[in-house]
Amino acid sequence: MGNVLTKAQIESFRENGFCVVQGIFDDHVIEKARGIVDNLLSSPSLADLAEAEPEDSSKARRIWAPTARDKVFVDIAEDSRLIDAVAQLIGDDVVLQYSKLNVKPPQVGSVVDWHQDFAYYPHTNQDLLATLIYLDDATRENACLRVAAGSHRQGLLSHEVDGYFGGKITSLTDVGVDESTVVDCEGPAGSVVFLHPLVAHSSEKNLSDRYRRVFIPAYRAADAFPIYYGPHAAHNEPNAKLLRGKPAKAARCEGGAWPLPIAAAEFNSLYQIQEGAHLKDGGKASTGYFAHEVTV
Ligand SMILES: O=C(O)CCC(=O)C(=O)O
Repeated sequence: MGNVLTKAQIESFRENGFCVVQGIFDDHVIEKARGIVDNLLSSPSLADLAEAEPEDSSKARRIWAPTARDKVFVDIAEDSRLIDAVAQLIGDDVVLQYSKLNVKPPQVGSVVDWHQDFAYYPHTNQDLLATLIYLDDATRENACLRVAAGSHRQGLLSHEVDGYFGGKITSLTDVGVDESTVVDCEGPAGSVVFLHPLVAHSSEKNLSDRYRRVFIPAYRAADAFPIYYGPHAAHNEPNAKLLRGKPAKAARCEGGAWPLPIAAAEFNSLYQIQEGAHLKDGGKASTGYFAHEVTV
């Protein structure tokens, strides 16, 4: 076990709810991952392995289950330097909770509205951590991640729309987050954004002519367990994997009342619920049954 993050980076994570770190991955690993994504995006069976952009169905916005598509994503998600860094932030017993790959294609790449990951995945404690690994250089121009620095200290904010879980914070100011705290997480390909589960984040539409692809493995402390075993937990939990340390013999619980992500109808992805697309086509009531991938 090594120290990958500096004291300043750890302090910045505690203070701001995120930090952007370079130099964890060799360029050739990121190049290899990008090549695999290029191949997947040109696959004739793209429709079976990805969620399409509503504006142009020939373009994908989300590749489902990247670790099942190619071992390079397993190697990245389980990379010892990355897990060293994760352990510095959430402790030595580390579980891989799930992973996903957002594509953000040129011109059409969908907006991700403001949200906190914990609203989708409430757990017994807050030692959860998403890592966003840029596969392309990411700048404001091609819609890098944006974070409301320090918002994790404001607790869980409302994600309700019309009385149900809507997967988004409709307005930062309405929930008391100062818009002047918003920071662009820019970085060259290979940069890793470490994200606290309660920090509000978003990204804009990609209007540039460059992709902004990001692989997102998400981790948690082994003693953090989902407190709502809804469809998304039911989908992810069987594949949750202890990567380091010991399995928990007890759930560590932090007090509080946590709203549960109960939506008005089934939804497959964060994009769909944020757009309200889950309410169209008859808006099938939430039954716990899902026909497709459900990693939000
Ligand atoms: O792809 C992005 O810009 C943000 C991703 C995100 O927040 C998510 O998928 O939960």
